[in-house]
Amino acid sequence: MTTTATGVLAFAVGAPGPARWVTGVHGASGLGLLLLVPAKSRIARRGLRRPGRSRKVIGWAFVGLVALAVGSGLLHALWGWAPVVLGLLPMQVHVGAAVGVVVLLAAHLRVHRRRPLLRRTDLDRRRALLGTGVVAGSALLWVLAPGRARRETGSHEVPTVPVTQWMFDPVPRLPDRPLRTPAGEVDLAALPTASVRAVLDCTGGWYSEQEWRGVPVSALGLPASASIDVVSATGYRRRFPASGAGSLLLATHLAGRPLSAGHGAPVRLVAPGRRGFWWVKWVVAVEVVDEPWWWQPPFPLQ
Ligand SMILES: Nc1nc2c(c(=O)[nH]1)N[C@H]1C(S)=C(S)[C@@H](COP(=O)(O)O)O[C@H]1N2
Ligand SMILES: [Mo]
Repeated sequence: MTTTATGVLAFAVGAPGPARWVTGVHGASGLGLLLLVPAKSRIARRGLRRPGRSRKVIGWAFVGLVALAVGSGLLHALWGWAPVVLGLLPMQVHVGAAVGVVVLLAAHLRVHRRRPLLRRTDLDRRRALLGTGVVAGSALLWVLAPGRARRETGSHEVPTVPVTQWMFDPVPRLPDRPLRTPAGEVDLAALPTASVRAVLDCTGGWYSEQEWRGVPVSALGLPASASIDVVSATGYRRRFPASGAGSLLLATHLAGRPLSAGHGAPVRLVAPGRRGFWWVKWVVAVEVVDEPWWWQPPFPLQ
């Protein structure tokens, strides 16, 4: 449970301080799953002896997926983010397997509903001691096997920014054209530019600090609102609190050169301090909305 929750959180946080805690607990609790193997396998063996073919298949699928999730997590920490198996990143395998685990768990809980989630015996002394032991052991494993040097978010540094999509977006080839805003069509080339050094930190497990140049969102002259939507030609979009718009940059250049199509030409968002999926590429419109920024799917759906 802790592993799943911190895993989801790890995707959401970009700020180094909280990220250190989230990834720390995530890594330690993931390693802690290994400590639970002896106890759990005893229970599982008992379960597998009971009749039912589908129950066995589901049981083994569950074990396989947990092993895959822990294994790919370790691979990411110890080896790196780069593709290794069948064109998939360790982090993609990690997330895919984890989603599978959660689905099977949900199914399992539905079938075994008669058992309350927390039983009296779960709270007795022996279990409390065991629990403490597992937590301490997990923390120890985490300290002993911290993996390769990485950013607080768990990402590995890369020298050049790889072209990366969240899920299914194609790479469109867009002409230079004015940006649609509530203040009318805006020609970015006519506005003053600014440069920032910012870290693009993808949840796929890599990061890179680069120099980005473009037009600050604050230069667009947007009407006051609660939130700002940044919209891509592909339909991909993210909503930001207007109060934080001061740090957002509509970038046209990366490391002194015009953006390539893959990196979001002609305009892409730079959102310092936020994870990569906020850095909307191929921006065609900026909209103002009255809904709060959190009124959106927590992660993009495409
Ligand atoms: N329109 C659009 N923008 C997007 C994405 C996407 O799939 N579609 N992927 C995001 C993710 S997950 C990351 S990490 C960065 C990657 O930017 P890059 O390709 O320049 O490295 O773009 C973000 N912007
Ligand atoms: Mo990403």
